[in-house]
Amino acid sequence: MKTLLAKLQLDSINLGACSGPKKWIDSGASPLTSCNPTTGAPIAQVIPADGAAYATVVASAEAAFKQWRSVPAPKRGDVVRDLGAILREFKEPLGELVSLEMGKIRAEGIGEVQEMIDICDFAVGLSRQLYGLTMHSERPAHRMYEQWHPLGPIGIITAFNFPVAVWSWNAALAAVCGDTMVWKPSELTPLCGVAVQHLANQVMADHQLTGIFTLAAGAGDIGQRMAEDQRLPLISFTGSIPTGRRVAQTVAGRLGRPLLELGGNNAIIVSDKAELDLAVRAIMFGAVGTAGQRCTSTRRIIAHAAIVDELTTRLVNAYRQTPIGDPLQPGVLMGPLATSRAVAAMLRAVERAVADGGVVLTGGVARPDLGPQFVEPTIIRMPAQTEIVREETFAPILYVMSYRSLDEAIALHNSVTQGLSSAIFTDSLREAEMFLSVAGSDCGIANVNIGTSGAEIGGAFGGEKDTGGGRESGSDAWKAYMRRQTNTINWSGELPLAQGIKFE
Ligand code: UN1
Repeated sequence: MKTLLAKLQLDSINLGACSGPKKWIDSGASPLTSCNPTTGAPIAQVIPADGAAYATVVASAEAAFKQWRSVPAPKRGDVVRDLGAILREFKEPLGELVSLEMGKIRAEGIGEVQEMIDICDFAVGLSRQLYGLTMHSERPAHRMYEQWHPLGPIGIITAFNFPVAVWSWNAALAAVCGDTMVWKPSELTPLCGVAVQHLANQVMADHQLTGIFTLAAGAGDIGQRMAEDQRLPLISFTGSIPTGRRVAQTVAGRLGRPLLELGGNNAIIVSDKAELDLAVRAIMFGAVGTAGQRCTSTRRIIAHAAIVDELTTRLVNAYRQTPIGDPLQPGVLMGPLATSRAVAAMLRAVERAVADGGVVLTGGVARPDLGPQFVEPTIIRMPAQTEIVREETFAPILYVMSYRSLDEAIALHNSVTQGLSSAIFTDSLREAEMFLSVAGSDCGIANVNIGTSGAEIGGAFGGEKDTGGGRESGSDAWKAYMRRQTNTINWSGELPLAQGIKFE
């Protein structure tokens, strides 16, 4: 472990506030202890930002913005290219740190760093494609167009479950867009934040830059400061629905821009016309992968009555063979949950489901023999979509329900408050198109014959309803990080008014 930490410039005690290369700030605040979810033992400590450190960090991001916004976007892209290069170099140790501190298996930790690399590549190309439209003016000899300007220093608040990738979706885009940024990583994964800041510092130093990527590790108090901070025009928040609601209200209260990526309660409809082999594999990855701690994790199966028994039998067999254990060990497919609170929340959910008439087909228990935060992946057959099924429990519980008509399946699918990711498994074109139609899935992501999790960075990522409506990552999500300006230029020598108004 020591060697891994050393490769990433991590010590037993680390500073958690940083305003640029060689500008780490010792706030003197009491340290956060990052614990290994596999054993419960401490890994290392991080001294969080306090009010004064936060003020220094934001002031630095604010000052840097004044310079950075005037650097041509393709030149900003050069910096992000180097960020991608250093992430390639440190892919293995950073992926292993993600696995160590967060508890996802090594392959997923490394996959997460791959997402960072991919979004950097995407952003480099984007740096030459921050296109605005031109319009035809209704007035003669007038030109009308729109352009996109950088927004300012922005705030990025990320969750424990994707401790580095979600930062990069925001950071790589924001950087090419000309924004600077302040990052508050989850207090459960501050070491990942510090490690990434070291890499970003190297890139900034190589370009004689400072204050583009900054760090303010801490707990809710730092998040609250960011949400209230008038100097941060955009707050990108990833986390729970209740916290997201509070952040959104605070940011909206000062007429700032919230970009929310909150919880999901993602379902897969499995039709009687589905290829069950594919469905079983996708459900396993979606529900058991990351121990059910992705916001895109599969939590509900809505299976046709004709195949529900066969599907659940196959799933139960696969679940029982899932290797659970140390996520850094080869062959393990499921690691621990993030906290012992999460274990308790999972067991409470199982109890409630059973009280609602649910039958636990496999799992449903903690595995203290493996470590304090281990559980068994769980399948519960539900007679109906009761209240507990409509809640998001951040754990590997899969609720299985059955349907007879596709309309009924879609109605069940959509009658939850969350709207992130969704999928249907079917070989019927009509069923697939119905699911993707306006009367189908109401989620931000809707897939056919692939699962709910593991989205590529090229698409816009986010969801509707209580998921918060934000879009990050690919497609035109970059627009959230810029301000749009409409420009009309009169080169006529006259002053015609729009709408034909005469004012003389
Ligand atoms: C999250 O859980 O916050 O689609 C993000 C996926 C990943 C991202 C998940 N690319 O599962």
